[in-house]
Amino acid sequence: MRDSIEQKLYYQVGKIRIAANNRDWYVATALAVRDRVVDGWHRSTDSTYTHGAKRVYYMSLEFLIGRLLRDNLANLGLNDVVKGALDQLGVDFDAIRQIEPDAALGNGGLGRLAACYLESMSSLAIPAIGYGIRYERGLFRQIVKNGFQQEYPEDWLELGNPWQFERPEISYNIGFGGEVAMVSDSDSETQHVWHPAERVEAVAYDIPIVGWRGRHVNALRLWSARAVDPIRLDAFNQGDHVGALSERARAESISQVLYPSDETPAGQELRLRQEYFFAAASLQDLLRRHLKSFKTVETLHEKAAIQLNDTHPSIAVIELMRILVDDHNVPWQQAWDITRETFCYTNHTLLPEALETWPVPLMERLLPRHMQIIYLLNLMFLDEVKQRFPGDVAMMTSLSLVDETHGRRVRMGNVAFLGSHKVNGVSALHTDLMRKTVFHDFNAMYPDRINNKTNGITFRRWLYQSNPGLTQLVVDAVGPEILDDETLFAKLAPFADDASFQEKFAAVKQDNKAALAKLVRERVGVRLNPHALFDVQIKRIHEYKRQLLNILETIALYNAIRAQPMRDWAPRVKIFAGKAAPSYHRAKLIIKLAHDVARVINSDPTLRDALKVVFLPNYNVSLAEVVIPAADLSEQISTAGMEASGTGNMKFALNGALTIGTLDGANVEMLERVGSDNIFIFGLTAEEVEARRRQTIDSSDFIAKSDVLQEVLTAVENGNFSPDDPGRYRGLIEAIRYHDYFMVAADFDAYYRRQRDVAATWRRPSDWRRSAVLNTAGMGFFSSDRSIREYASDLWNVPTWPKK
Ligand code: 26W
Repeated sequence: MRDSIEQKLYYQVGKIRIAANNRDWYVATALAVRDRVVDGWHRSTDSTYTHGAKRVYYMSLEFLIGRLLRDNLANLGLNDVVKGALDQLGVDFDAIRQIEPDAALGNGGLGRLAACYLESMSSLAIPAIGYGIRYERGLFRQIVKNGFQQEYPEDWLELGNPWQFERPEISYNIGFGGEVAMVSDSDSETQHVWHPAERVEAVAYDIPIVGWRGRHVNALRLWSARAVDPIRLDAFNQGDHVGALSERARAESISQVLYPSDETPAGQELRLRQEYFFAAASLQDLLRRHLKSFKTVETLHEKAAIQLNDTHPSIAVIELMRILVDDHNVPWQQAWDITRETFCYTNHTLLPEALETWPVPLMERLLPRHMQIIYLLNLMFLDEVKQRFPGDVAMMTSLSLVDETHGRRVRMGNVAFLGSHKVNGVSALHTDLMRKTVFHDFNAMYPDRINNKTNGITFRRWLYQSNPGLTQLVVDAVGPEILDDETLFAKLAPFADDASFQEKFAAVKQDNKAALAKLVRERVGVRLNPHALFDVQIKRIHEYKRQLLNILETIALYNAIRAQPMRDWAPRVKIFAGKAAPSYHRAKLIIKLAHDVARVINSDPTLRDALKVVFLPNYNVSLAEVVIPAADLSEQISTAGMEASGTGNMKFALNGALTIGTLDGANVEMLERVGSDNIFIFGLTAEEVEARRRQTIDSSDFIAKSDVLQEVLTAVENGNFSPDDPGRYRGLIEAIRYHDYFMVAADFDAYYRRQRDVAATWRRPSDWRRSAVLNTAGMGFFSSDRSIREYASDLWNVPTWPKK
């Protein structure tokens, strides 16, 4: 390994040792490791071809991968080898590990789920390819200036990307716009031929994804947009240097940036161009592969399963119909059967504002043939509906692929549902709500189509790599088999009452907290008491996730401490991190409030160590890997019914944090697995939220009954935390009083009380530690290996490791 790294440095990076800096060592190390990955990759591909195996295609506009060096090393079992080699070369492994930029090609939960699933598909030896876009710029860099979020472009490719393989020879032509011609062939059947007005090239870049123990390697194939003619020489030679390049700029803008808006569709033409570009390239690619092995498109559904990660790639359903019918002359009904049997769709949110729709005129202009196919599908489908539910106009209106009520728009959720043989939600509660709400009528029409696949996380990254101390402890306790079989986590439960195990468990947590305290000091200059309760909420900033509820409770606690400064308070640190969508003003205001409150609290000498508040800027996967192992308390406090699943909740609990949370998303299933004594549940249920919203969302009555909340709201409203701009939060507080859609006031008292239970339990270290151990012990179910096994057997019909 040492020789390989040196060779890579010398020949590939083009440097000698004396001239090499950490970046050079990082690239040399990554290239040496990549060679080992490649060996396994070729073996996997070869075996898939030889066996004519069925493949899974995971289509996602987002893959939130983070760093790959440690992941690859751990899965190949090369950690110690590489550390030893670098030691001999006088290079600090941890320093070069940190050079690697995060691949942040995603916004949040949905993108991170795709990354965990890719890793699990490799670990379970499923032949799979992840398809996505190679954004030049991933999620923006967040800088907080004076409490205000500012967005800066991110540049993850600045140093090159040693993990990727550029495949200039794998490129496809993608069309946009133009016209559809009708031609009659010899059998006087009408053929449709689309003549696009504009063409763009999609070029492949592969990143190999190694599974656990290196047993299988799959590719993440990302598409980059190139102009067909990169420069118009005639224009250039006539002196129009900018105009000569304009076509190139237009074409390449498709893969320039990730849309930074989570939960609210951008609704812009460029976004639709991105979606079609990537769906069309991926389909051409997988059809080429299929035809090479199996010669006919008619067996596609037997040899390929395509999973749609939300509706973002769902134009692929229509594109496949177009290819089958127009290019391969497959009869309409057979084409539709193949299409439906090939696709599955995962829904990740019920928020009405996040359901994608495209204006019909835009579709007609950009994808004219696709719009025709949508109309035809809709016609035939509504005919079926009419027969099943005669006279039910409401049913027709809600099932139609085209929404006629808000200007004419194509509903991508309906397209995805209709074009898939299975549709899944991401937690039991979410799936249940899908059946009752957004897809109620679809469920009546196709009762067996909706199913649940509760989310999971890869334990390799989120425990073994990010928390080596705890990993060693669980291996010592139940044996190394636990690393290969997540069901063995249950065997930790008996250790929960073992005093010496509790001690060791707590010692690991303490070390992780010291590491986080160091990071906090370096990044934001706040000195933390490492023995305080670390109370953490890290995730995208959104009203439904209710960071505001947490901040208000922080203020209430602050008031209580100031009222009785001499009482023996359990010291607490509130840690926040997360990005707000650039145009989401209220979310940005919540970030500002967190900072205003932190400033006041952290500088109040009467508090001493009892309370500190920090907001860590630029939350990303790598930061999560440090924060999560150090958390004592995990905040999962969304308005019930609104968080589809959550996956951070699972990561925290796996690392021995206790959860304070609502009965929302996967919290419900976590409660079932850890038991109600080991999780702090509070607040309205999804049903109660629904009922209350039907009544009123005016919370003035509620507030009048709560002295604590009253005092907090008045303080914020009057500018106690914003003397420079006393009116800053008036609108925010007014919404809570009179338009409390997210139930912040309605849930406040319950939350405040539950937080006092948390403090009381914290005061009994043995009880706390017992619960912490039981949380780790109860998380086996939430391994993404379990999720992927369910997808494989129920939806994709492919075998998983160990294969019999
Ligand atoms: C089109 C704009 C857009 C972009 C992203 C709309 C919606 C999204 C996603 C659906 C947002 C998202 O990340 N959803 C999260 O998915 C996770 C994985 O299933 C769940 O754990 C989270 O609860 C859900 O919010």
